[in-house]
Amino acid sequence: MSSPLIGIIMGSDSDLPTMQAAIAVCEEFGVACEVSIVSAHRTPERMVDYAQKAHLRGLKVIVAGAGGAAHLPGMVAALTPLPVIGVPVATRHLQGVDSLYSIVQMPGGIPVATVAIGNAKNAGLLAVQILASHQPDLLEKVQQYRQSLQDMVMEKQARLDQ
Ligand code: RP5
Repeated sequence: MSSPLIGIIMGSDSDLPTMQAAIAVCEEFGVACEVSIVSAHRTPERMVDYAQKAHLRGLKVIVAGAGGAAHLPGMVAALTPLPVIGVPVATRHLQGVDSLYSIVQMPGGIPVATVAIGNAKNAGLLAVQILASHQPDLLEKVQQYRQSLQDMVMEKQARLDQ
């Protein structure tokens, strides 16, 4: 496998079931990714090191998932020049609204592209599309994927029409 272009990080291994969808997208599009547990609160120095070195190691996009007091995506975005896509992970008590608010309300200057609660699939797709903007082969795969979505809808319509 070639060196990873997408870094998928999460605050805890308990986020992995949610983040698995982003990993699956990378695999589906044949984009090399690396997966790491990096906690803003439990391993703050590891987080700083990861974020500061990510672009030097060849990563192009970071997908960061966290739940609750979800500071990981925003803190990583503050420390890297790479685009960061945040995934609010659903929580037991507040169902992920806490995660969403923690990730989406970034101050001007330090953006985190935030997807819907639990929607790591879209985070993976967005990361792939960022790479595809300057990789024609990957762009073609994205277009094929979009066509497959249209085909799926039209098949459902055809079944309804029978
Ligand atoms: C956050 O706290 C993690 O992103 C996770 O969503 C949440 C709970 O972590 P665990 O207590 O399950 O390890 O930092």
